[in-house]
Amino acid sequence: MAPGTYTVTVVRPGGYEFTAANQGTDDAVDSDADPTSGAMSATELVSGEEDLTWDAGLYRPASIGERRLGRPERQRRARYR
Ligand SMILES: [Ca+2]
Ligand SMILES: [Ca+2]
Repeated sequence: MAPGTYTVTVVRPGGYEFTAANQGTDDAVDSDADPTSGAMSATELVSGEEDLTWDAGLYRPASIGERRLGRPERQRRARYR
């Protein structure tokens, strides 16, 4: 890469959400992507520089369907009546 100012933007895969950015004090392991846009702040790279502190954290939200919980409950009630 040529020296200059760069911005990384991560495109979120379907079904995934970004984690909160800049949590904790260690830039080497925190996420740097804006949770909404996936964009990271601009950084300047000089000749020969290697900066591995830019990361994006993603997670897949879990969900529990109301229907799945409700059905066994109804079946149980019906059996005991
Ligand atoms: Ca950071
Ligand atoms: Ca980081």
